[in-house]
Amino acid sequence: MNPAQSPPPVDVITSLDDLRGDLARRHPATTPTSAAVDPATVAADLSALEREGYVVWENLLTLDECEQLRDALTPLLGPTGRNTFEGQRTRRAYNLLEKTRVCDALVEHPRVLALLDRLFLPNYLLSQLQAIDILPGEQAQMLHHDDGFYPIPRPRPPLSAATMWAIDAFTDTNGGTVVLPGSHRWGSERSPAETDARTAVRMPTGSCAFYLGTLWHGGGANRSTGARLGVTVQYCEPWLRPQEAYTLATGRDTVRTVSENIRRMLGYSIHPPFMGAVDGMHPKRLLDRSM
Ligand SMILES: O=C(O)CCC(=O)C(=O)O
Repeated sequence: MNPAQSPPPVDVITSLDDLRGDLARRHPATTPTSAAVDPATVAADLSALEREGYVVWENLLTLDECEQLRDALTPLLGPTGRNTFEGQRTRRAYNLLEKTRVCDALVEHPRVLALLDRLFLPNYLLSQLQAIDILPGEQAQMLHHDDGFYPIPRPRPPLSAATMWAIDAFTDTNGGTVVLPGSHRWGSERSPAETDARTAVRMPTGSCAFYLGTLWHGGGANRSTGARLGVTVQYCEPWLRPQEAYTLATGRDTVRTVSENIRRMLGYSIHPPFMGAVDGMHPKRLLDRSM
């Protein structure tokens, strides 16, 4: 610097709010996609969520799309489960974005993002993406709520939300997800009793159930003769640790290939002022490097 020049001005920071625009300024949160969905539709979905804790959308995918998903996912399914929670007659496939592109459209379906944009802070994260194939003879899964591993007392707003996409039709005999309507409002002291009403989500092939992380639910028993294939996508607030460590599990080539929405959900985003930074910089700078 020429000694005659004055040094660049220094930002004076007196609160974390002063830092909000700093690292996030160069690569701001993705523009909310709610605009793609009729606001009346989003409002109806939100009021169903408020009332029941879940909402079901029928036939969002075509039968052809479901067949493409089945063909791509079936070879990725692992052996049956390691414990009764994951299911001893259930096959799962994890970390799907690294293995196939067929789930991208599910992860960033406009109907889903329209709700996430309203439930969570900008730059919410992907927390889990799994295929779950419940085989005949499987027992009902232990009831749980998906944000239960975050040690923050209830009742409270959800810290995560999930979708369950029906690649096979879900019925009350083939393992259709069992939900306890209204249980998203329960306090920490309450867990499901025999007398609490439960409903097996019935939905045709290509449908999607969206439920809050506070809703008690579990995979149903499969008393039918066929398997029940579903794809579940979970999302969480941008200040929480996702279940699957996508910044470790996803290669840079995959990150460069996916859409901007998915890239930020994988962790290539900042929760202002610094959460997610790499070397003091926005994590998207990593993508400019050759490795
Ligand atoms: O497969 C299902 O219907 C639900 C699975 C589930 O809730 C889980 O594994 O956490």
